[in-house]
This record gives sequence, structure tokens and C-alpha cells, in this order.
Amino acid sequence: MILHGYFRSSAAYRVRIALNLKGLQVEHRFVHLRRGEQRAHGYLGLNPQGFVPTLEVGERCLTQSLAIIEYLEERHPLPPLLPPGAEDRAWVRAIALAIACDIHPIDNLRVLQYLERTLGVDAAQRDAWYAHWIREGFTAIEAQLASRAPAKFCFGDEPTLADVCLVPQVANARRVSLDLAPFARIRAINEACLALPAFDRARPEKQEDAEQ
Ligand SMILES: N[C@@H](CCC(=O)N[C@@H](CS)C(=O)NCC(=O)O)C(=O)O
Repeated sequence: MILHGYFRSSAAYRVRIALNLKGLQVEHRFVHLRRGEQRAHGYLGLNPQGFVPTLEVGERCLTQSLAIIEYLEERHPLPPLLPPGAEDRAWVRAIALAIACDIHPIDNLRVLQYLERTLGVDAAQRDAWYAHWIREGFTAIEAQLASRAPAKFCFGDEPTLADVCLVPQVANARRVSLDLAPFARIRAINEACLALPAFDRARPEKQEDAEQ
């Protein structure tokens, strides 16, 4: 398998964590998003949306981080990233989707570039936008986490898809210096995750293409 990613992409970070948790090796190829390589003709042939990640599996190109992770889950069920009960699986997916569908897309590079280049927003306003949507999303997720008994991870004592999405979003929050003090559970879960080698090795700063 070949993973096309970028060290700072939180969607690619999710896939790196899932691969590591499942003990799967891939070849890494790097798409420099700041240089616009995601819009190069060759790459659009792999991923017509012009996003990372893309996972090449033989002749097939899989796109969308959550679809890729669900594929890995189906092909390599152990260790599971979803709990056994249908309601519990829905709960875990809801946290993952709150991040992947509601928080992350409006802070994506192309959205930030549109704010700056087309709407004339300055860097401070851009970062305020970024932090605002994470703060709003994390407020809801913190309440969802608080509705369950305290646990090491989002759901129980093993990491799930929810943690796979949460940790990269916390990394993004830190990049814009969002005050995480109100989010005690999120902070504790993030620390517990990063203590695991699978999460630690997936950190942006530990990737081959990492820059300052
Ligand atoms: N929903 C997609 C989002 C992918 C995505 O937004 N990737 C970002 C990096 S985190 C990207 O490639 N952005 C390129 C751009 O905005 O031009 C997924 O989960 O895979």
C-alpha cells in the first residue's frame, strides 16, 4: 500500500495512526500542500478532490480518511477501532464525524486561502476563524465525553476511531494556540493516546517530510 500524505495534514495523520494501531506497513509519498502539489495534474488522477490522504491499494486509489480507515477496519479487523455494540459504534462514529465533517473542513487549507486571498482576511482574523470553529466543536465533544463514565480514551480503555480523529484535531488546535484549559477530558485523552507508540510515531513532527 502507498499512502500519499503531508506531515501537517490532520486527515493523513488519522490514517497514519490507524495504520500504526493495526501494525500495517505502507510506503509513504509526500504531497506538499503549501506548494500546491495536491492540484498537480498527476495527483488529481489519484484523488480528483485534490486532497490528502490517498491510499493506493494495488490498482485502486482510496480517498477520504474515514473511508480509508473503515476499509482498513474491514480488511484488518484486529485490533478493532469500533466497539462491538451498534449503539456504541454509532457513538464513536459521531465523535469522529463531528471532527471530520463539522470542525475540520471549514479550517481546511483551501478555505483559509479563500478567506485570505479572495475575501482579504488578515492572518490574525484567519487564525481567529480557525480557533473559533475548533473551540465550538470541542465544547460539544467535551460534553459528549462527559456524558459517559470517565475512561482512558474516548470510549473505554482501548483507542477507537474517535481517538484517531481527536488527536490530530488537538494538534491543529495547538497550532493556533487555542486555549485547551476548558477541555479537561480532551486533554487527558490526547495525552493517553500520545503515550502509545502508534500515536506517537504518527505525529506530524516525526514524519520524513516534516518542516518547521
Ligand atoms: N474529508 C477529507 C478531507 C481531506 C482534507 O481536507 N485534506 C487536506 C489536508 S488535512 C487537504 O488535502 N487540503 C488541501 C487543500 O485544502 O488544498 C478526508 O477526511 O480525507
